[in-house]
Amino acid sequence: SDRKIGVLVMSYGTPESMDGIAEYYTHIRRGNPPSPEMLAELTARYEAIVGGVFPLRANTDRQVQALQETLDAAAPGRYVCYQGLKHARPFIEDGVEAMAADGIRKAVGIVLAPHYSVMSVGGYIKRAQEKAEALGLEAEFVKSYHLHPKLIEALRVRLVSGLEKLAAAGEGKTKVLFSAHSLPEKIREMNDPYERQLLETATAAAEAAGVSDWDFTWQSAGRTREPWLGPDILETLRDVSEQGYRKVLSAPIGFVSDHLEVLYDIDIEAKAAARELGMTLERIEMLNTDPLYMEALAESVTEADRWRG
Ligand code: FEC
Repeated sequence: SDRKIGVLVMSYGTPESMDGIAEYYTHIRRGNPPSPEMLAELTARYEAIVGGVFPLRANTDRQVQALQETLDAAAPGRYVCYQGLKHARPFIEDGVEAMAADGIRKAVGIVLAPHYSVMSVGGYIKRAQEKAEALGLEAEFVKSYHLHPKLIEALRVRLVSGLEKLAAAGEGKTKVLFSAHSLPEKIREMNDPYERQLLETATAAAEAAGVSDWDFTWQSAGRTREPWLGPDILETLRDVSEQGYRKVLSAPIGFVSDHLEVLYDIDIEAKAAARELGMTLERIEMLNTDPLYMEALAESVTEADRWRG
């Protein structure tokens, strides 16, 4: 048929304003409002990154727009993108509803995060699938694209330029630290692919860039009592400094755009920790709307579309 295919582009979501932080945080905590202390602490982190602006919103908007343009170039007129956010408006369900309202019958869903975990991407897909079924849409999903050659190439370019920047920062050994958002340790008992996929991306990107001295570490663990995957980057920085390293290139490969977990956890917190340990820390640039990343997304979408029965 000549009907268009809806592409549900899913991302984490961020508040719309300072007043929206409490609602957002409550949503992340599955309906449990944060304590006033926790809310104040998160508000302070947003204030520290850019003073009351939420960069993830504009970045996601730009990524969806750029993916639309990339799909239009590859298959003119076939695809139309809709946005669906995990923790903010427009929610994942809103995106599916908007497609149905436009008369879309077939959709492909993709998440702006390359690695699959049942606790991350799995959660996005479950919600989209449920809403699609309820509205009679036929949906296919891209589960991961962590080894797409264009993703690896985009990371290679960033590693090389990050290392060049550090080369100008004086003498001393350099360690490349790949990182991703930690998850509760219990994912290990679920035989979850998250850790393996992250290591595969790190290995492929390091190899492509000719980097042999690297490590993988976790970041941004949640503030709960259960154990989270470690070691955390702050602990790894201490180890690396004890081993005599003077320079660190941070490569947060679990993320694809500039947002709180990169702009605060790496650029403010990890950088300050490195400085205290007498080290220089630089970070690779995030993918944002990099054309290679957009092509990796577009090719993953058309591939999933092709397998449709
Ligand atoms: O810039 C922004 O406004 C949003 C930045 C942001 C991104 C992000 C990505 C991921 N998260 C993942 C897992 C968890 C788990 C919990 C959790 C909690 C938070 C909190 C904030 C937050 N996350 Fe997030 N995450 C971002 C922001 N995240 C804020 C709440 C305060 C805190 O703990 O720091 C724990 C939930 C719970 O309490 O039960 C689990 C994963 C990703 C990467 C994949 C993806 O993008 O979906 C996994 C961006």
